Amino acid sequence: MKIGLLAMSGVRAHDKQLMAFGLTLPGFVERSKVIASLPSLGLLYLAAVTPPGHDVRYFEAEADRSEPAEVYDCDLVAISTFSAQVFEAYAIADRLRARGIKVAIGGLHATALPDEALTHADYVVAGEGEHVWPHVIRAAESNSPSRIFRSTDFPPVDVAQLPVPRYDLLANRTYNRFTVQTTRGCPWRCDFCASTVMLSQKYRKRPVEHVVRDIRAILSLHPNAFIEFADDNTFVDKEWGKALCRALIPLGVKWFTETDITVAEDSELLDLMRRAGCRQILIGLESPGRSPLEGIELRGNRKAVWNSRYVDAIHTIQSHGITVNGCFILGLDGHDQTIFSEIYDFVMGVGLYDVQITVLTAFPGTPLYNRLLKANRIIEPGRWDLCTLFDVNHIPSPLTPDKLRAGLYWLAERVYSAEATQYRRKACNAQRAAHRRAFPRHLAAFASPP
Ligand code: B12
Repeated sequence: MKIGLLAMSGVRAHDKQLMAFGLTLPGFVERSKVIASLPSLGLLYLAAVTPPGHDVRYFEAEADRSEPAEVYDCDLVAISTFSAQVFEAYAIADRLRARGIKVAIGGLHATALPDEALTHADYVVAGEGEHVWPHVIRAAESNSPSRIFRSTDFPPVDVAQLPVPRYDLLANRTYNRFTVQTTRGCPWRCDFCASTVMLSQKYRKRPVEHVVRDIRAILSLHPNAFIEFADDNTFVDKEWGKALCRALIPLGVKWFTETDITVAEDSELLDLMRRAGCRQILIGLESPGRSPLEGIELRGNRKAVWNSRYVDAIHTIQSHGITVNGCFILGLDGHDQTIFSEIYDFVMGVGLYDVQITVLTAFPGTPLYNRLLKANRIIEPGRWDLCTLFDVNHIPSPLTPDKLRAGLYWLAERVYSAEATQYRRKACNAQRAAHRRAFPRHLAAFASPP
């Protein structure tokens, strides 16, 4: 069969006013340009587990979100869904099916709402795709009736057995970064986190040598590739993290990842991360004050507990030569009108190199969504296209949606302005310089064996 894998990359947001000025500010545009063109790792994994004998091609939706003409040559098209683009995905699926092409839909949104997805697809996969995908292909080949495949009905995916994603299918397409997964899941389970719908298994770490193998596969195709780890929380296990970094040092790659603030407590790990090529870590700080953090993790209360150490922790990380992209969520329960200036003062005071401000977003399938729906606090249930992290889709408390929006504009305009960005970055560089003076490189080398 001719199998098409259709990715729908890019960044989404609807709020016109925010688009007009907020999202055009330098600090934001920089990051969105970087991320806008990441390839779909999920689809590259499906390609890698496709049984031999099929012609597999990777496509990206066009800039106007339509499907490229070549997908109409396929017999089966796999589409990966995030909530924000799911209506675009469904529209493409409907057009393909109208032309007699079989469509399989999977990914986070389809995992949360498989019955909804089945109204637009022949086959829907809920959960991790690696073990299910060959069965979907067989179903399409034999023209089997439409159905939902649940990964929980198949043996669990063993991350120590994952193949190399088919990066070769990306051919000469230009990507700024390539994604590699080193871990799957996160043990802490924040109630708003949309990745939780995929977590039928525990937090899993891949064998370090497999991560190295995958990065080498990318480097053989793109020698200067920048790597983005598509993890939820890479350094939960510090000793495994050190082993990973030691194995990465000889590769000489530069990389970015998402992890939690606790890396700050292990200066050997931070040294190794820097030497292994870590340029930036993205950390969900969520709120500068403690009380809105209480209870947001369904397991543990680490963000609340660490809150009083945020400033020191950020300084420690940045002084090791790793910049921090600190993420804040506006509209958490308990955030009032003071939150906007509080975040502004915090990010400027601490000298965060990069900042990500989003609004609390209730993604389908999350404990947060269920809680807010029950309380009648979802503004337009079913408007999945508003799940962009920038559009307000819930009624905050005690703020109102309008006040939340106005505060977001106010803060975005200030935090992402050229002057503020320059000021924060200068402060971050000063932290690094001060650390270097206090702890020269040759002494640092003694302190952290390779
Ligand atoms: C890399 C990344 C991106 C990349 C995506 C590149 C791409 N083309 O896929 C970029 C930077 C473009 C991006 C953008 C956005 N992202 Co993003 N992103 C991630 C991140 C960090 C990793 C995703 C990843 O690679 N996972 C690893 C792969 C292996 O897993 P996977 O994709 O889930 O695939 C597996 C299964 O889902 C399944 N599967 C997937 N697709 C299919 C299809 C079929 C047919 C089958 C059978 C199986 C299958 O099999 C795969 C292997 O097991 C996640 C966090 C996370 N852990 O998921 C957030 C995340 C997915 N992003 C999120 C959001 C909100 C966004 C944006 C809306 C932000 C914005 N305002 O623009 C946009 C929208 C993207 C879009 N175009 O729709 C949310 C999505 C929540 C949701 N329910 O939709 C997440 C979960 C972050 C979060 N915790 O909130 N993102």
